[in-house]
Amino acid sequence: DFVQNLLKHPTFLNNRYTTKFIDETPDLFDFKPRKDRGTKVLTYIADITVNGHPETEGRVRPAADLKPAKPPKPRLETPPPGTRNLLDEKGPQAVADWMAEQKQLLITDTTMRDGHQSLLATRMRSLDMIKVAPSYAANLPQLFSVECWGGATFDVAYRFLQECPWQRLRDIRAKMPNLMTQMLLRASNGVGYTNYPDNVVEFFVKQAATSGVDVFRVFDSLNWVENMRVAMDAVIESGKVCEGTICYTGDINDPDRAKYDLKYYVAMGKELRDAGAHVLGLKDMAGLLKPAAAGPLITALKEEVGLPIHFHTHDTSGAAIATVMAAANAGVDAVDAAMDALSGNTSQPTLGSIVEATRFTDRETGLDIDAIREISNYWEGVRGQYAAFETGQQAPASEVYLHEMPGGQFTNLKAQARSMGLEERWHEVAKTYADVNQMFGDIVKVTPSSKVVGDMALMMVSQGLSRADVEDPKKDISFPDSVIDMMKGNLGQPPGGFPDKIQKKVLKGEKPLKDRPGKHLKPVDLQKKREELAEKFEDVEFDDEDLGGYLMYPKVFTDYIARHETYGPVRTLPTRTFFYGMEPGEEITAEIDPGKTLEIRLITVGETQENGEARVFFELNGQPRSVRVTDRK
Ligand code: BTN
Ligand code: 3PY
Ligand code: ZN
Repeated sequence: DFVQNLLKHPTFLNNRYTTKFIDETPDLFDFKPRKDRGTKVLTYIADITVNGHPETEGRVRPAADLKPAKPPKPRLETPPPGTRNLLDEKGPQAVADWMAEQKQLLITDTTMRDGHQSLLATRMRSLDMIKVAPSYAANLPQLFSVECWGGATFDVAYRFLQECPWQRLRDIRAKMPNLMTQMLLRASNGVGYTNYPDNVVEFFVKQAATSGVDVFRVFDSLNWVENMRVAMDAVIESGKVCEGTICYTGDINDPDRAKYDLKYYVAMGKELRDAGAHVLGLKDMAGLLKPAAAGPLITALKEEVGLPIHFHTHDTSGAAIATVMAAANAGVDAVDAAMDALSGNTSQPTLGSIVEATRFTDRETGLDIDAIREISNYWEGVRGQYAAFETGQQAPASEVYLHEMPGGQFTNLKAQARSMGLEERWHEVAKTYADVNQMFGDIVKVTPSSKVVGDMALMMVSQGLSRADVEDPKKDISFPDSVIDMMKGNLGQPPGGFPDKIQKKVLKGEKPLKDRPGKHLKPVDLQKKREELAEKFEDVEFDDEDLGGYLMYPKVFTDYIARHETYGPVRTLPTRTFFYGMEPGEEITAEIDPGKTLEIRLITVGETQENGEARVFFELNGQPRSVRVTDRK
């Protein structure tokens, strides 16, 4: 239609065709636009091009000449058998037995989950992961697992990336059929920040197993095994690997932190074993396990618990490689690491360096260092596109032993502090975080308990309150909701309970819960939830994955669907386009279905009209298209 209009137009016939002409001649576009997926995606690009993306506004931009990263070539067409084949053929116990029997130090690559959660505020998009999955499958088949799901990635996908986390999982799984995928599950808190009814946790785990998770690392944010059983049972029931996990805090060698001593961890390890864990996870979410403590801890756990041990840490202090080596020497079975380009600082220790450090020893990993370098080079290019989400953390810092903040929380809390105008006072926030921990009775700090401590710390710094102020019985304090909720016992019980004084002050006389929150939560009527969702969006078909999203995050999920109705499959756009829109003359492609590719060229952005709308002119698969968007600038 456009071409017909154009060819007939006198200005065009007089050979005075410029982009200005298109701008000034809207009647060229007088034909009915179809609201197909192509148009929806164009609407998104137009909106971002005109208004910018709210998430990258005012932040560092990626280098202008940075090209999308190219993944290394898979060395074989069919990936060699890996751990996934063992799990499928012989089951989770066989995986655990194999871990314990063989000598090499097994490695989990965390780049696609904790790596970017800890360095880039969890903002990595699925496309950047899916593209490299075949290279992992073919070139690194000796990996124990690839952590690529759970933790904060689930809600960030819907909330900020406008994409479906389940589709990410299915796509990675399909392109990496020989490797076990791994997720981080917050036990009764699912992948959320609050305890869910037991049947919701069970439903979620079952769906995650069906959609492609092989190893479930299950932890509780207060280390309360009682609160982990529902999730662990659901994993075991689904035939997948249950990694029952201890969260490490304090310092077993510090006599002043006797609450978290060797005996405490060994006792917890035995409880997890008795609860049915196939593997014992040791999750050092803040990177507090020191080299001198790793040996005695791993040795005691191995001897007294008897399960294979999978160790996870963060390099916030810069000392993580020493701790990993001490753990390896003490016989740890598997460790987590991130690909070099997304390692170090608040992320995991450096994968390639661990491979080199164990080479020519009896713990050699069997991984190919050239393959690692190639994949890391890919991640280096990917990381460049996310410059807006870098924290500015330049160096490792021993300050972590003061604040004890989890690596996965660090970048998020810093962003929260920035949004409250407290970035300059970051070290004060860190110190206050430590004070809050002591005030709450020295608790394990990991999602969601870490968020509670962070909320309280930000509130205190912004209001100029000290710990003494907060504890002063004469001073009225308005506590954050998350603090009230935790003190009520809604996240469960920490070892030894919460300190009486602060709990009483927060609850103002209300009686706290002492047993498992899930015991008091009524099962959700899943069929009713399905119908509720169907009524909200009459033209959308929902499946059980969607229901899982809705159960975890009703508002985040429905907002995501509403945006999806407008913007369509924006997950298929290149990362730069997603965050920055397009330049006039630029051309991109987006594969919206296997084999169905949109070729999109931005021609020009029209001037904003009096009604506040700007018209953006494209070519879509060679056909001219224009869309109108509101200019909110
Ligand atoms: C999100 O908003 O969380 C996902 C990205 C979608 C951004 C679009 S751009 C147009 C509209 N305006 C906003 O501020 N956000 C959405
Ligand atoms: C999460 O739960 O997201 C974490 O990374 C905890 O360490
Ligand atoms: Zn972590």
